[in-house]
Amino acid sequence: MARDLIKLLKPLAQPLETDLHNPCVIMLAGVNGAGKTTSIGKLAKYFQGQGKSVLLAAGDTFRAAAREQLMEWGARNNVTVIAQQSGDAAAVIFDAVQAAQARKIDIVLADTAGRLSTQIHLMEEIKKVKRVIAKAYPVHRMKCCWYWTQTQGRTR
Ligand SMILES: Nc1nc2c(ncn2[C@@H]2O[C@H](COP(=O)(O)OP(=O)(O)OP(=O)(O)O)[C@@H](O)[C@H]2O)c(=O)[nH]1
Ligand SMILES: [Mg+2]
Repeated sequence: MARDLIKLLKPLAQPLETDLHNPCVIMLAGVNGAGKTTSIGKLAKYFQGQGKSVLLAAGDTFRAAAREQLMEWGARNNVTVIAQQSGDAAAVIFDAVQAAQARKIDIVLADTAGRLSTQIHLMEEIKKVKRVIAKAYPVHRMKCCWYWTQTQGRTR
């Protein structure tokens, strides 16, 4: 089965061009508990290993302690985390993109709260984040935003 899946998915694999955009913004979005925040920690380390500078955006303004969880990943990787008291994910991520532009950071990894694709109001929030980022960031440079969902996640 694993071999079949690899055969199926391999032709779809595309390298992520992070050099074309400064910063390259990668937003992780998906169902609750899918591993978004953990992946941000791993990706931060991965990109740092490639000599890239990284900044984290605490866009999960919903779940208790989500910000602190991301802060911990930031501390482990010695990476700045942009966070706010406000509950507006778009505002936090907008701030992070602006900070990254000012500091000439290569990659922004933006965390978001877990959501199901059937939760229309939460899906609208993701659209808003993209719209707001486009203000700080020309639309044609948003190719690097990465919308990530997993289907095997569960709501906790
Ligand atoms: N075994 C294993 N556990 C993982 C992996 N990634 C994440 N986890 C665990 O899965 C749980 C949820 O991970 P998070 O990174 O917090 O998931 P999330 O999508 O950010 O969750 P929410 O923010 O609550 O939606 C944690 O207990 C992680 O340690 C993985 O690759 N392997
Ligand atoms: Mg999370």
